Amino acid sequence: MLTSDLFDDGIKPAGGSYPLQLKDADVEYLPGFVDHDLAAQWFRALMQKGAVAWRQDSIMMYGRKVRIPRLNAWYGEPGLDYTYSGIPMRPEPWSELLAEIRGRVERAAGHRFTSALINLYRDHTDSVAWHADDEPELGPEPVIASLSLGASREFQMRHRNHRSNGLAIHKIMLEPGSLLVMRGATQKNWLHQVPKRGAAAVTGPRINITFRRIVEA
Ligand SMILES: O=C(O)CCC(=O)C(=O)O
Ligand SMILES: [Mn+2]
Repeated sequence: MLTSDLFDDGIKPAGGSYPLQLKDADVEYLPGFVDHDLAAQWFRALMQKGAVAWRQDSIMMYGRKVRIPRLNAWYGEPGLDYTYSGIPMRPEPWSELLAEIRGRVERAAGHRFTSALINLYRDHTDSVAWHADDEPELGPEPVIASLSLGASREFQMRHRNHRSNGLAIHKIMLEPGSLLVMRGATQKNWLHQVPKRGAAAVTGPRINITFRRIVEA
């Protein structure tokens, strides 16, 4: 039996599902994973004071401590610690809403997740730089399901060898209520980022939740 059969409840996202045509990658975009009303409801609930355990971490860059340009929070099963960009994270326990969202994401992706990294891009100057979700805790071919809420932001992907093989940077606007599912060799072969933008290009704050599965070592 396919893993997806375990979750198949016959409900398909209304907006359909589109594979991105990327060499050496497996990426699927579900623009209407949830409708705009539910996406707005989740966004408002998560933006309430105290709803998410936001923190602003610092990383070392060229020998100096620099604050990362976004807030984040790590949720997951107790005991599943995780290191992100060299930042050790101890998971917060799932809130009722995050547990509900996780269940829906699992059914759409056909995959179980233990953990979620939540990012808050407060405005157009917040961003995440080129990286892959390839921490050893995630195993060799991780499935990453990325839910977007709030303002749309441009998500970019580039092949690790894009200069030598002439592949263009792939750009996609991640809309509120959309789910982007990356699988297989995607993290091994591609990097992704959410770049800073001009004020006019971003309508407000955005929350992104990437669901991940930590595999026991
Ligand atoms: O905000 C996004 O769409 C991507 C976030 C991301 O890449 C990450 O948290 O690892
Ligand atoms: Mn990432």
